Amino acid sequence: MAKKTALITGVTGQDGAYLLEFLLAKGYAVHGVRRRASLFNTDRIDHLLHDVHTQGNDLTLHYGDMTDSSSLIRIVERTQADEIYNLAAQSHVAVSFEQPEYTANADGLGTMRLLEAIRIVGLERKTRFYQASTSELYGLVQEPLQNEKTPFYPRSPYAASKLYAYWMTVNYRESYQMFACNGILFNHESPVRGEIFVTRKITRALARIKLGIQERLFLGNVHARRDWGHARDYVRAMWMMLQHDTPDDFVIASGAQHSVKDFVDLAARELGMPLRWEGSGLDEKAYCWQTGACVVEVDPRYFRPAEVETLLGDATKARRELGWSPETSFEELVSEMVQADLAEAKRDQLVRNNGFKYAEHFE
Ligand code: NDP
Ligand code: GDR
Repeated sequence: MAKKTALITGVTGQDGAYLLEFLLAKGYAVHGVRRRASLFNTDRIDHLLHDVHTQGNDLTLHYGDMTDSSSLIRIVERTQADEIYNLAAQSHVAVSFEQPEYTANADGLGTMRLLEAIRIVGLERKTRFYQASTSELYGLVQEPLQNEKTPFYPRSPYAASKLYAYWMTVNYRESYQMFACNGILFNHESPVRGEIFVTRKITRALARIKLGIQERLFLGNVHARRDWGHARDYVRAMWMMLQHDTPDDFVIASGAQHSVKDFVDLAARELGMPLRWEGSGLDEKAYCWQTGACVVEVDPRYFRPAEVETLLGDATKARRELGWSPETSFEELVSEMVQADLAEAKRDQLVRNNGFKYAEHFE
């Protein structure tokens, strides 16, 4: 049987890296879209790129950009993919307040450009399309538990851009009978999560504080509550959506909720450095080491102009129709991230104390 071909935009991001590994293991020929950058930006997939030479991985990267129609049309035409996963986006909510126009261009119009590219090339009846939609669509939540029927109320330029992309995906499905799906994914993390998202910011900083190579961690709204899962489980759901009999939209979530403060507590416990919370109610100012020195502090500069205070997903439909369920618990996720960042902090500490040559031999 001929190999299936997949195209991933955003292949150099967290989800792109996990999805790439997943699809290669399934025997797909995979094409990825990368952006030109002045420094290497393929850290997360370098091990798989290396295997192209050593193991014969069927992986090809193409230069392109979601803001550049011509590159998207060319790549879609060249790859003739059976499945396209649109993961590329300016994905940081706080940054979207600083760059609303670019975010709309890449995340909103970019999705339309890719859908149009499929149609222009004449692949609308062949290619299955996955859109990386988000729980941020719910924003100022209208129901305590969010599912596919919950009304949207976006609270950021990022969410408003993703709302446009969500509806364009539905619209192309209904107008051109495209097999197009929205995965409404709740927050998912991993050891390769970008360092400025709150979970990775916490695990990285606490590991470094533990080893004495960083003094403090500054956070914004520590009362925000999220439904956090592992990226490895969530990319499996993306693939399952495109193998389903009919195109549809699915919520993917763990069904458990924790606050940013809970995340800090658990990560600190994993490192054997329990923190004592100082202050009370909403006025809490800082977490402190039991020894007294403050290591985690709230800095209002990280507050957002409009906040999403609470998200909690109901993935019943995905369980029922796709047979999807998460395999990694919240505790396992935090532990995996902390241990990975501790190992990285140990390398940094060695470099700092002994120079680069010594650290090269460190496992
Ligand atoms: P990342 O920020 O880790 O990765 C984003 C990817 O998009 C990177 O490969 C980045 O390239 C690429 N990209 C950004 N802008 C452009 C552009 N203009 N043209 C081409 N590529 C671009 O995000 P995640 O992997 O965490 O998320 C994947 C997708 O899922 C995103 O669309 C995100 O909005 C969405 N999402 C994420 C959730 C999560 O919790 N992680 C939850 C719900 C939805 P580069 O490496 O060069 O920066
Ligand atoms: P989010 O993730 O905005 O949910 O978007 P992020 O980790 O950035 O924030 C989660 C919550 O933590 C609060 N917070 C902080 N956030 C950051 N980044 N830095 C801080 O110092 C900090 N302190 C507190 C935030 O205010 C927020 O309430 C992620 C992205 O991956 C999106 O692309 C995706 O669509 C959604 O998840 C689902």
